[in-house]
Amino acid sequence: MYQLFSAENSIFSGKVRAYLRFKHDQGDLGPGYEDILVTPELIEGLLVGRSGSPALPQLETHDGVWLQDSSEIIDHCERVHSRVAVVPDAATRPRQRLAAYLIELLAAFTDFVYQSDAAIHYSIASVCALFYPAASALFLYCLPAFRTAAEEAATGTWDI
Ligand SMILES: N[C@@H](CCC(=O)N[C@@H](CS)C(=O)NCC(=O)O)C(=O)O
Repeated sequence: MYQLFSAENSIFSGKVRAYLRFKHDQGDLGPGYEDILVTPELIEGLLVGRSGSPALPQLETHDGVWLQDSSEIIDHCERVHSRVAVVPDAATRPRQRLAAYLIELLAAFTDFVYQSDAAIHYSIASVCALFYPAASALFLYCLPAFRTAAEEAATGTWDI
């Protein structure tokens, strides 16, 4: 069974929790998963020793692989459980795959703004001043890929 080490108020934990729940509901997560809410003792006594980092989420696989980073965790599970894929296939859907990763990147930027430590250490104004121009530029840069993916989805012409 996969063991997810998470916190309720951790947005990146929420990302992985939603992913694991979806894969499990689809019957494509092999041995299933257990969601373990961490304590400071668990972080210091176990997680830091295994991954070298206190950051959440962290995942231990049933065969002993230890992962920290929400994208690493999802990519690993997608490699092992590929029947119901959440990331489009590289060989047949390369542009949709790129769009999916760009949307994930944009979501990570958005998450950053809402991180409480960002709000505490930087004023909201300075975070917004940095975030919105960067996010807008990235969005505009990615727009053609999003548009192509949307058009192909609408017309059913998935061939690349
Ligand atoms: N890139 C990482 C970011 C993880 C992250 O920033 N987690 C936050 C909670 S949402 C955290 O643990 N911050 C405290 C720390 O890094 O010590 C991921 O996607 O997993």
